[in-house]
Amino acid sequence: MTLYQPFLDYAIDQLQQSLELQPYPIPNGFESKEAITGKGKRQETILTQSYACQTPKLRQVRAAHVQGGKALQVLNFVIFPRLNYDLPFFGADLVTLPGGHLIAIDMQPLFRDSPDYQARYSEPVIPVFEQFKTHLPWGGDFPEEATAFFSPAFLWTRPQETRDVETHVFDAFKAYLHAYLTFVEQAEPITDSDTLREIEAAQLRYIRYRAEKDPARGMFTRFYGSEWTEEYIHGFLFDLERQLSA
Ligand code: DBV
Repeated sequence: MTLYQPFLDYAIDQLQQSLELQPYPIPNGFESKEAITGKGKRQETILTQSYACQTPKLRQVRAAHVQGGKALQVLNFVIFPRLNYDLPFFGADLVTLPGGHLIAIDMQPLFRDSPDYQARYSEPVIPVFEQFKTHLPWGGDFPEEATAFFSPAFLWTRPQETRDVETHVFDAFKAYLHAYLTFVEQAEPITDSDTLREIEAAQLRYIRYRAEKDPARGMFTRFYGSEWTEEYIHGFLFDLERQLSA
């Protein structure tokens, strides 16, 4: 069992219990991908597995799980709501590299600067954030331009100990996901055409940013080459533009 497998298992189990899951197609060749790196004793197999499903309110629930030994574990788990809901994105970037752990968990807002939106989708999560931030202190250095996409309840931390990932980070992941599923349950479809246009624009802004700045691009390109990587990013991880033009 690798570090983030319990996170993924937990998330799928929770989703199954509270929502009607339907499959979401993963393009051929991207369900599972392997590469071998290093030589001799340092040889390591890097396995990237994808998971995806959808529900009546959620356009795509997807995970990319990279397993490459003790010093390389990544779970990137994102929920993209359908465009007729004003739900935030659920985003978790759980990263273990030779340099240490890097954790980002948030409900990323569509409309960060709207007080009404903050009151509905960020303020209820602040107590959850407060509960964990003593164990999981602010992670420091952070790309300035990314701040536009995060909520005031953004959990960003670099735990020193793997034990802290298995305990506090896992608990935080569960609590954020639970809060998110409550939002999903309560969400009502939007019918106002101006709001629908704003939602689509906000979703596109977010997904274009994530695709363009994907911090995993370098890693994936090294392991699997640039053709596979660009197709994985635009055709699966951040696929909204493709879906809209299909
Ligand atoms: N990040 C992804 C996807 C990944 C992934 C799809 C499938 O969006 C992994 C894999 N994130 C990943 C890896 C690293 C990071 C780092 C491998 C390490 C990169 C490296 O050091 O080589 C939050 N993730 C990061 C960083 C941030 C985030 C801020 C540090 C990178 C840096 O300092 O530039 N998550 C990231 C982010 C958003 C988010 C920017 C949203 C806007 O949700």
